[in-house]
Amino acid sequence: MWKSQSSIRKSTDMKRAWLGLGGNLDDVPKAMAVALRRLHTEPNVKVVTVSSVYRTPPWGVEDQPWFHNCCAEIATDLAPDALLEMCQAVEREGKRERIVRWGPRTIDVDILMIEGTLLASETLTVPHPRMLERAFVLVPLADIAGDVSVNGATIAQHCTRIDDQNLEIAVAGGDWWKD
Ligand code: A4P
Ligand code: MG
Repeated sequence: MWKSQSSIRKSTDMKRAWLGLGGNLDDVPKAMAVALRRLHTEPNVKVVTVSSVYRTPPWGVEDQPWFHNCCAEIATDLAPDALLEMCQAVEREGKRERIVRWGPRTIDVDILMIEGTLLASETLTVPHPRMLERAFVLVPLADIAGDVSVNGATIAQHCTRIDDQNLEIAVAGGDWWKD
């Protein structure tokens, strides 16, 4: 069957990318669901697979409430800097206010990995520079990208060498964000 030119371009230009979402103020699972639905409505972004939602102890600044975290695989033909802008627009819509680094937030949307992409600029580093130290990233990411390699090992392998910090599953499965 013949495909239109636009669908051929889409399928060849689309890359897989993985996002990490989290927050610890207000109703975070709801804010993450709104963020994922919002991204999915963008013509250049499709949300492909989403992890379970985990409750996670605060990393960095410990004197703050526990977080909820999840990870999502998306397909996108946006350039990395345009994807970062879109993630930041979604954070702004989620009323994220940057007050303290690593401090409380309603929603954070980080770019973890982009297929075939290594980059470090002033505004964007991919893979995310701290992702391999963090159970709140690796455990949900292993749900959906266990066999993806970064820094010479798969996400599943990286996961076995970190303390899982007693993460708890808050919402099991990958459909919780849908309408
Ligand atoms: N930036 C560079 N690379 C990236 C990337 N790959 N993805 C720049 C997203 N942003 C990237 O981030 C600061 C700047 O990083 C951005 O302007 C962008 O240009 P930010 O979101 O404004 O600030 P932040 O989130 O407070 O700082 P940072 O260092 O990104 O913190 P993290 O790494 O996001 O950690 N504990 C638990 N349990 N769960 C959490 O989700 N999150 C944090 C925040 C701390 N502790 C946590 C959690
Ligand atoms: Mg961040």
